[in-house]
Amino acid sequence: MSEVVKFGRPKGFFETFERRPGSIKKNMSYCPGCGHGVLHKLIAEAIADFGIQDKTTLISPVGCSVFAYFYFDCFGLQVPHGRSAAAATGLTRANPESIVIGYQGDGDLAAIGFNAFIQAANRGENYCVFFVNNAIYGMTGGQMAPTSLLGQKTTTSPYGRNALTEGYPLKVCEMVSQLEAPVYVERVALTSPANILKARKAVRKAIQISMEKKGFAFVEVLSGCPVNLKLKPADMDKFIEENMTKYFPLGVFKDVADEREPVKRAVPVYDREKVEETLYRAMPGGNEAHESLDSPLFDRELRVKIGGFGGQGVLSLGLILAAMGKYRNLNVSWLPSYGPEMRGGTANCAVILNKGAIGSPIVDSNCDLLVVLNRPSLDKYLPELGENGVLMYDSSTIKEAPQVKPGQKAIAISAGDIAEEFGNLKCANAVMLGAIGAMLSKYYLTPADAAKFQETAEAAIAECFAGKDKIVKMNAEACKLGFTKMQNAQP
Ligand SMILES: Cc1ncc(C[n+]2csc(CCOP(=O)(O)OP(=O)(O)O)c2C)c(N)n1
Ligand code: SF4
Ligand SMILES: [Mg+2]
Repeated sequence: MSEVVKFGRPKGFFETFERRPGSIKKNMSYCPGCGHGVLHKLIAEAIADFGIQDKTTLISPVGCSVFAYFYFDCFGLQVPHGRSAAAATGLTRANPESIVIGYQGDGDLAAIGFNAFIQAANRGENYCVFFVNNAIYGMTGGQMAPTSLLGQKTTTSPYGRNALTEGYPLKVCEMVSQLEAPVYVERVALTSPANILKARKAVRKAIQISMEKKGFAFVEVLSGCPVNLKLKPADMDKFIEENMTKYFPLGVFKDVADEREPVKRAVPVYDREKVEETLYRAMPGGNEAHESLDSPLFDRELRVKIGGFGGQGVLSLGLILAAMGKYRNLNVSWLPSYGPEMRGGTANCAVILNKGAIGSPIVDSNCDLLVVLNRPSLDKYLPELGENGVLMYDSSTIKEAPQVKPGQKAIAISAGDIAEEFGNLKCANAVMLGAIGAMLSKYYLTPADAAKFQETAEAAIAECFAGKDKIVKMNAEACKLGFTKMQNAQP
């Protein structure tokens, strides 16, 4: 192992960092005094020196190092918060030849991702983890991390961390080293040059263990976040050495690398038959009882988007359509959009129906059927309607007839008014469902499929509102009403 220290830029980095704001594309975007850049350099240098760039995947976490893949010139994977260990497990199991590096902050690893992490360590997964303990949630502005020190003031512990209310700082090295499987566990600090050299050695050792496929290697790195600890960069090292290392002592906690043989796991085999058997289980009453739709419309993927206000039943309308597809032996997906939309804004869901496999559940273009219950959804989603797509809109809220392109259809149904007359405005979505049925029956369905619409809709409504008999009955009736109204309205 080379111990020659090189200055300058390691080859493990890209020449320029494209995402870096401003004209200087060669600097990282970390704050002055931040430890992330130093650790990045140690890892990049090791990857280049070991000549493993073309088989290494570095997993970027969520945290200040979220864009690590803009720096490292190797394969990169950016995972959701705390999911590093799950992704690393999949990667190394599916491709044992790959060298996988997990890079996680203390929020990412020791809070939201702790279970995934400790289980991966306990299974001895074949990868190494660099754990940046800066005692804070850096990226989000200084909230308390599981590793914040007792008495440490953060935005969420303004009086200082108190063991009685927030518990003790989590000693991750101490915990991991108690497990059987891990091969190597060390804690280092990025403070003095001597400590950085020790960190460099630890980084190299962990990567070496991964190259030799000996199992799980873990390096905790005490690192500075002067911005959120409100310290000058020059005082940061002092804080780490005087405060952090007292609670998080440096050193090797476990090293059995010399005793361990390479770990060999069977590579999982994709067994199509087994997957299909699990995915396409027989439906109640047997699949034959729900024979497939034979209308030509379903010879290709049918992409539906539904939009409206939260509370208008947008999501349940989508769910019912998806369940209807399922009852007619189609593959289906339903993708709701949660978040602020649920509190009065625009809610939407995407439904895909396909006799074949569905690639992605997202509908953001080439939409075949767009159903909108309010004006903002019309404005937002109309550009997603495909060439010969159909727009169905609630004319009780959208007064002005929308302009669609040649080849597209715009069909109005005053679902809200009809539902109100029926006695319950909440049934506007079921009225719309019936109207969709009438529209499909007129233009797209074979007589046999059209005849089955109401029966299938009722089964799907019953599934969606299981156990709520009154609601099931009311929605089934509203659906019938919507069907008749649309049928009568169509020339
Ligand atoms: C599922 C989810 N929950 C919460 C967040 C908000 N979030 C972004 S980064 C972060 C904490 C990161 O802290 P840490 O892992 O310590 O990294 P640092 O920035 O300190 O390097 C949180 C809570 C998120 N992005 N995703
Ligand atoms: S906020 Fe803290 S962890 Fe994030 S880049 Fe700045 S110094 Fe580093
Ligand atoms: Mg942190």
